[in-house]
Amino acid sequence: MQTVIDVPVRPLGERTVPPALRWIIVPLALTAALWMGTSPARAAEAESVGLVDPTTGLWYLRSADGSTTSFFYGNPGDSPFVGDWDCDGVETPGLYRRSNGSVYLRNSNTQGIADISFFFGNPGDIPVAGDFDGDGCDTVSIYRPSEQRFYIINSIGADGGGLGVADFSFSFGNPGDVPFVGDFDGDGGDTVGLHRRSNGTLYFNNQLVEGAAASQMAYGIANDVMFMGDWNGDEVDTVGIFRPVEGRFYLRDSNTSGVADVTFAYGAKRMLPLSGAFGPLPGGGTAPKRDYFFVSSFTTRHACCQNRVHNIQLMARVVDGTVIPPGGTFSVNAITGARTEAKGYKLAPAIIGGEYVDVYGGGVSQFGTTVYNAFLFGGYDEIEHKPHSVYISRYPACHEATLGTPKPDVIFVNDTDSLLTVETSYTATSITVAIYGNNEGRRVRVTTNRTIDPTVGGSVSCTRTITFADGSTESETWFWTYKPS
Ligand SMILES: [Ca+2]
Ligand SMILES: [Ca+2]
Ligand SMILES: [Ca+2]
Ligand SMILES: [Ca+2]
Repeated sequence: MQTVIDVPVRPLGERTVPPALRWIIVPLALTAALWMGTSPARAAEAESVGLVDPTTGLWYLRSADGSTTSFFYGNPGDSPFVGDWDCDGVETPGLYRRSNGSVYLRNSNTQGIADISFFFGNPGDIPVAGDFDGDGCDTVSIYRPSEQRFYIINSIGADGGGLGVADFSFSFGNPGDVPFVGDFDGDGGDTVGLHRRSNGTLYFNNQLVEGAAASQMAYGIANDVMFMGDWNGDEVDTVGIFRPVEGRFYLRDSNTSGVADVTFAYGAKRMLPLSGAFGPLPGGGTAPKRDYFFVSSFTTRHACCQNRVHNIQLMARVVDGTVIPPGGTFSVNAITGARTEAKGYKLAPAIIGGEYVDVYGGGVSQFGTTVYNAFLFGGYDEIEHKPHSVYISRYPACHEATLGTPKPDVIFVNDTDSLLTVETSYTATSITVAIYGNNEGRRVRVTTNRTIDPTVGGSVSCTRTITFADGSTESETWFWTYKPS
């Protein structure tokens, strides 16, 4: 039965190269391998998975037998990948550092400096590593999202030099597609595929030429990270999923829809998955901590359908997914900057000098109060917040926060040993901020001394008491005086 296959190639306008001629740009080595049916000998070791924590540069590799090793390689923010750079059948780390445009390759799965480095591509390019000519050696090629074009390079750049010119290039995909590499038909040569997150579809291309996808499949759920590997050692690469919200891998042995053949918990949110035949791992290091747990959340309510709600939700989307490393500082103003018309904020009332005035981004203090309380109840160390000048009944008295630029701000420190992430959600009439991380078992109680007549104003105080896992406690009290409204 023939399935109709979508063409994921963006229409390119007028085509100047007839389809038949496009085959000519396939390099001779690859065409020879395809025509002769040769499949260069390659270790048929089943591949396993690894994870990189991009905020620390810590790598975790897990061999197929379950043994693990971890080591630091690279800096926070580097883009990790793996490949067999020296053709010995063992895949080892590579990374791309956007800040200086360099690729760094290492030939062993241990901590140490790069064996080879070279300049790479243009800013915004995505490295894709694979054996594109089937010679048993992996090289680093480019996917350029701005052009939706792959640039295939079958040699490693000279150490300290440049990447070298591409052997050939071709268009594939739409804006926003995420590339992956694998040998999807088991012919010994790697080709490329794309994950289109907007419709949850994977597109596979078995030839390194422009054209329709050879096959496609819908797979996974929103926010799944897709990658490819040979999980069963049959030399065909198939789909793997890392599901960040669960810290769990789902591996499937065929590129067809269906349930995972293997699944296991490994890793934590925000880590990046990768696959490879890592060989015998030296052991040592730590396993990735599943250190992302629900810590706290706070919800406030509002009337629907006003400009201020648009502003609150826009700010929530900007802040959503913020990652604060251990010791790092969360600041609303540092994340969002000024709320301007150019950024999409609308005119809505804000209290300025005791008067309600329409400003761009008016109403976002509701988000300020919500995120402030999420951190407050998470037990994190507060640096800065300022309540409203007048009491607003939809917020808690005392433990609420207004926003303005450059001040007031809502600032907390992540005074734990684990990353935290700030996740937002909303309905037409409510805004919620949740924090995921590991607050080391802190329990939080907030009490308010409240004798407020909203129209008259008055003084309030509130006390947060944190009980730590060892039973010790810490209290902090804030005082505030509301003006008559
Ligand atoms: Ca190697
Ligand atoms: Ca190669
Ligand atoms: Ca192939
Ligand atoms: Ca396989």
